[in-house]
Amino acid sequence: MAELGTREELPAEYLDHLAAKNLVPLWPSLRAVLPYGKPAPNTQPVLWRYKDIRPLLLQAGELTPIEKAERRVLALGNPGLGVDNMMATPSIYIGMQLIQPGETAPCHKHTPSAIRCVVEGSGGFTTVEGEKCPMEKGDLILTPSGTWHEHGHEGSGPVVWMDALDLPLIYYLEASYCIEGESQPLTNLPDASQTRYRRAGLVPYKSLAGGRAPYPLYRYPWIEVRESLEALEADTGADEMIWLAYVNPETGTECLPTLGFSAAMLRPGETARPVRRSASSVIHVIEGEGEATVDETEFVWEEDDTFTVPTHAAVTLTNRSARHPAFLFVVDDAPIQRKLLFYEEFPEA
Ligand code: 1HN
Repeated sequence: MAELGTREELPAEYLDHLAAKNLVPLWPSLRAVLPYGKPAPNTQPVLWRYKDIRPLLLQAGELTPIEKAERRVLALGNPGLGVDNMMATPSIYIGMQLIQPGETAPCHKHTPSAIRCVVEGSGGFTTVEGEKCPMEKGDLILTPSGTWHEHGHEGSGPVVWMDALDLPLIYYLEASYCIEGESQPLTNLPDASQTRYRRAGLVPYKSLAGGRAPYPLYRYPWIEVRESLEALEADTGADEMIWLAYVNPETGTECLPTLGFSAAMLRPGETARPVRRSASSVIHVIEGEGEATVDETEFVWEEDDTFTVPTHAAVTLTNRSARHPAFLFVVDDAPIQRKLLFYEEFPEA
């Protein structure tokens, strides 16, 4: 590995001439943009406790009427990426959104893709392309790029969900924008998880002829995901994490082109070491309590907490409870990396 020349070695006058012509010497910065062996992430492993977020989010509800917010959200900023940049990881935006009974968040569509994972409360809903999706704890709702979506709340008490978007990437591409729309007419049918995609392995017959919409399923009810994880217990080795990926039921591949979603279960007292991956991720606790080690950083997590895993980081997850299972929801950018053909997994030797 040759030692590369530095800026300091170059005559000041030469550097001035370069700057005047909008030119930059690569070699002093080459190792920074292309490190040897593995990336050098700025992303920090960070834990956000729901205990800390909740009172501040409820306070936002008092300070800012929904009309003044459009979306009443506290975004989770990774200090390593600049907290104000609203990036949990370089590709993943995460926010906690509050909606109070009777409030509505107006209809719009945008180039970034979004999902919600419900944290607390009952009676919230998101309407996506006319399909009204109930929001109960742990439910995953997709609002892919270009789909009309709006939120409401017909129950009582606060409803909070976690938003995850590919916003940092789309914003970096200078391709992020939205269009406002009128409130959508409803289909008056239950969402597709209750109708066209009631069961894994069955699709509407006409799907075989092709031509299905790119996003056939917007809602993945948590009760069914939870049951499906529990059903895997007997089938999963003690040293392996029970882990299900959310997929498009028509294609069997990731739900969105950019971000991937999965749900994991840790049995009581279990410690899991999921395979180290090149993707960055955000882990949200749907249920349970435990510990995590992300490279050298240790966290103690509780229900509704959220933490980040930088690219290439080694992760250990422990369920602290001797009696109850723990359930985790994972957002990652593996779909982007797979499309760009550099996604890697590093099984332990
Ligand atoms: C958005 O459209 C929502 O629709 C939430 O609820 C958070 C953050 C950035 C850009 C758009 C929503 C968002 C967002």
